[in-house]
Amino acid sequence: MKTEVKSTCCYCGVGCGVLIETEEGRIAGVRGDPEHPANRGRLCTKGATLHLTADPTYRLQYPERRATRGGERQRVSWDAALDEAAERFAATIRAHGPDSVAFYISGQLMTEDYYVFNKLAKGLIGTNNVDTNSRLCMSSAVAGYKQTLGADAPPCSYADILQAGLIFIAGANPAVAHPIVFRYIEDARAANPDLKIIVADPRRSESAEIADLHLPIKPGTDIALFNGMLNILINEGLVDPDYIAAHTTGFEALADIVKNYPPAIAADICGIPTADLLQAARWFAASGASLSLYCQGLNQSAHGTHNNAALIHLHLATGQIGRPGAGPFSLTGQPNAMGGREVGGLANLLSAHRDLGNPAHRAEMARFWGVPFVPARPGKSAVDLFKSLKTGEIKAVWIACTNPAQSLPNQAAVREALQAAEFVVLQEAYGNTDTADYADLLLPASGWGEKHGTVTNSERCISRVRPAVAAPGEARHDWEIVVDFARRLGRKLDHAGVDRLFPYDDAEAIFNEHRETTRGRDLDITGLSYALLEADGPQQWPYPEGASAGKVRLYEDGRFPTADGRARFVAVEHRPTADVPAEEAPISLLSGRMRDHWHGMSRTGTVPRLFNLEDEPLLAMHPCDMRHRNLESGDLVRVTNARGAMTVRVAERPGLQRGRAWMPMHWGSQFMNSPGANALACDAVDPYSMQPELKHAAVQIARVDLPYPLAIVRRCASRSDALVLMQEARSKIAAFPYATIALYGRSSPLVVFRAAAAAAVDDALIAELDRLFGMDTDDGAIVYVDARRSIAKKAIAREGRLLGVRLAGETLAQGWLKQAMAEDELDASLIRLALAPSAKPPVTVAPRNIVCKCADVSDVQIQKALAQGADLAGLQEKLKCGTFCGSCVPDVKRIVAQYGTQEAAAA
Ligand SMILES: Nc1nc2c(c(=O)[nH]1)N[C@H]1C(S)=C(S)[C@@H](COP(=O)(O)OP(=O)(O)OC[C@H]3O[C@@H](n4cnc5c(=O)[nH]c(N)nc54)[C@H](O)[C@@H]3O)O[C@H]1N2
Ligand SMILES: Nc1nc2c(c(=O)[nH]1)N[C@H]1C(S)=C(S)[C@@H](COP(=O)(O)OP(=O)(O)OC[C@H]3O[C@@H](n4cnc5c(=O)[nH]c(N)nc54)[C@H](O)[C@@H]3O)O[C@H]1N2
Ligand code: SF4
Ligand SMILES: [Mo]
Repeated sequence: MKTEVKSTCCYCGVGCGVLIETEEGRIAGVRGDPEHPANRGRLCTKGATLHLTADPTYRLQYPERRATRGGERQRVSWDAALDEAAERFAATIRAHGPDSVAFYISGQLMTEDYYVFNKLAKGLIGTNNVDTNSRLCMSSAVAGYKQTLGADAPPCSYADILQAGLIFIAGANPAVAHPIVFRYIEDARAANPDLKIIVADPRRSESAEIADLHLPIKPGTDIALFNGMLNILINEGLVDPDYIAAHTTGFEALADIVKNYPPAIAADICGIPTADLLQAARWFAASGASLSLYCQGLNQSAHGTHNNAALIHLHLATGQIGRPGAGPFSLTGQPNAMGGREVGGLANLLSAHRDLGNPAHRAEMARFWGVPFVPARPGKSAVDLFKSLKTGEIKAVWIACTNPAQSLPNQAAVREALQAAEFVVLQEAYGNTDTADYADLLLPASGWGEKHGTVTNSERCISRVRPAVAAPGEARHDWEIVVDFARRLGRKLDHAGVDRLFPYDDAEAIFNEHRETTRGRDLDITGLSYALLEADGPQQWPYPEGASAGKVRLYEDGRFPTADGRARFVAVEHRPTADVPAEEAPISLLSGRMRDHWHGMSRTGTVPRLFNLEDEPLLAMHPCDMRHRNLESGDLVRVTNARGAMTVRVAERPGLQRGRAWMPMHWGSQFMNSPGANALACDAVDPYSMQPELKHAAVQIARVDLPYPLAIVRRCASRSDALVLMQEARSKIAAFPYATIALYGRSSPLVVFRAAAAAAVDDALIAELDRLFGMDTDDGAIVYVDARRSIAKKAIAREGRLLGVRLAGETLAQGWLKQAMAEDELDASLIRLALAPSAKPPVTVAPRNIVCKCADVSDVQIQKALAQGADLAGLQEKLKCGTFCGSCVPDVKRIVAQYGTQEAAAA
């Protein structure tokens, strides 16, 4: 029997609602929830493929422990696992004090999970060492809002996008990172021909493609850009003196500073034409309603807080805040980055937007929890926390729902720290992340489609998350694991009241307690309950008791949550990036997201289709920088700096300026033989937010000579088979100085292994690889060997289908072969061409365009379906094209219309 459960997408901070379809207790499908206010039925590629991630192959299903670091993992019972964890934590705390342990958690946990982790650390153990991956993500946005507006609250809503006259996208790429928000931007563009869109990004990003003005500023020069704009606004009389006088403080001091940023100077710092800077400032002032959307391009910087503040200043100076279509709207990255902030999830925060540094706030929370005190000493923030593991100041760490052995900068140092730690607990949904290699104890957590709780999205909207199926094996909910551990730890520490401190039987009880902490605070949600969210759907905060709706927009009355009710201008100055490119490291390496992958790919990396955009990590470079290094697209390079190195393939990208390179953050040691971008990224932090400068690293890039390439493409009978094969093939990544592994394809999944070596790959290793990929057979084999040129190729075909190809020494045909195998359309007579040294496909392999990216449907498939008599509705029913985000519907209609015309002409 089919049923549908309302829940949310577990990826980005847009926070889309989904309907999870189950069949006989298994997740069978997913579609956008037409009633969810964030997406109204739309989903992007990642959301639309969520059901495909519901595969147990890589899931961590049972508690496991390692007797020694690096040793084999052995299954243990929950009791044994949690008793050991409690004993080790208790012993460490007894011997070295509460600050010798730490928790490193995640903006992907539910609010309820997050709340109990905080209560465990700050309330039970008495340490503020609880920090999260939000430190890498939103902490500069938090600090920026607090310094200027007085509270950590994005004042806007998605509805503002449609009401804006100018959309200023600064350091964000919503086309890939917040796709449903981008659909709203496209809707706004279609509805309002006067709308202006400005994108400030060192790269010509996917989002910049629809901009009226792209400002390709030098990395890290946003403050100069915003101060330069403010200089123009002041000099041209475009500020709003009444608003400034009535609702702000600090304007004069800032105005004095921005005198030093006249247009020509500011434009020069940013490396953009002065005319473009003038244009940006004038549009900002004249639009009627200016809305800024920003994210990691501003946050991930050693001056990220001031990047945020400098942008918010533009809104305060022009009164562009607190009214429809206007305001500084920080896009949150993770699905529950907001919820984490609400429960005080960072090492410097306390529940309900309280500050740890504030004695009154600490006393309030101690009273509320019924504990003697909340410790005053600030906790360690992420980068520092890991440094302290290395020095031994922190000895035991509990990591949940995050993968620091990939996502933290300066991986060599992070991995050393994990290695040095005395005790590492990892609470994970998947068993195969880079961090899992360092865990002494692995605790299986329930994942998407299995969890319950609440999350808050970018527009302060709280949604219920509901389970559709049970978690696999013995996996438990995150909050359950924490509560069970807390009770055991409390007993070991002779804490008499621990059962009273952690009395919860379900997530709702935790929500209700958290709700009470918000009473009277800026994010007051005392009017909300699970029942209300159930009956009325998602709601925005604040939603105090007695209210009948949440607040769409904050600060409409011009009053801000500061002591004097006024917003503050902050004295901000341009500063260079932490890592300035210089002779020995002349290129600025930028990193960020691709549309179809999520961070370390523990989930998206199990779906073949999500590799169809790129199945290998590519370093994008400017053509001049490439020529200068004698490089062509497809060559391998060694990227180095003082922190680390990686070997990666380059690709020419016109959207980059000289001196800049770009690399997706998604590839780590599970998919290539280096930790990826964070081998090189910089761990310098912002002084206020402690957020590291993940976005910019100065690097040297040089050609690397690995003249012996290898490529294996293997078709698998099912996705599970492909996942198993991929896992086994991972063991061979380390055998090569360059190696990557990926899935690929549509109906029949492929595993793609690519490598390159300095010397010819020896026969023994080739034989081992053949065995691993099931190609050590003569049945249906075609072999080509040219020993003199170290070329050894083999293809296996059965019943006219190509099952696998191994190309060593020369791999020119790999690209089209992979494509043809994925489409399953290599004509039997052409199989022998599989071993031909040709980068060009035989003519029968038709080129195709993917029309619907969400459902991965090509023009050829659409034409085939039309030929079989389908109409638009039929296409949508059969192929699902155009039914997720909707952006391709015009293209699908065009193909249908063209087909109709052709038919008519033929008749
Ligand atoms: N597909 C996908 N979507 C995601 C995620 C994912 O993993 N995959 N992750 C989610 C998370 S947690 C987050 S935090 C968000 C991140 O969302 P975004 O911040 O929008 O995405 P990024 O690609 O990290 O970076 C955005 C842009 O910042 C630019 N940039 C780099 N340096 C600078 C600079 O100095 N100034 C300016 N103005 N721009 C600069 C980059 O070129 C890049 O285009 O995405 C969320 N959405
Ligand atoms: N170079 C560079 N580095 C970056 C960035 C960048 O732009 N450039 N961006 C940074 C940003 S903004 C972020 S947010 C971080 C993200 O970095 P991470 O947090 O390390 O990224 P994820 O891969 O999302 O890790 C989440 C982990 O939780 C697991 N998981 C999923 N669901 C559950 C669950 O319900 N319970 C539990 N216990 N586990 C679960 C997943 O399998 C996954 O391994 O990366 C940061 N690092
Ligand atoms: S935009 Fe895409 S990834 Fe983000 S919540 Fe919506 S469906 Fe999920
Ligand atoms: Mo993030």
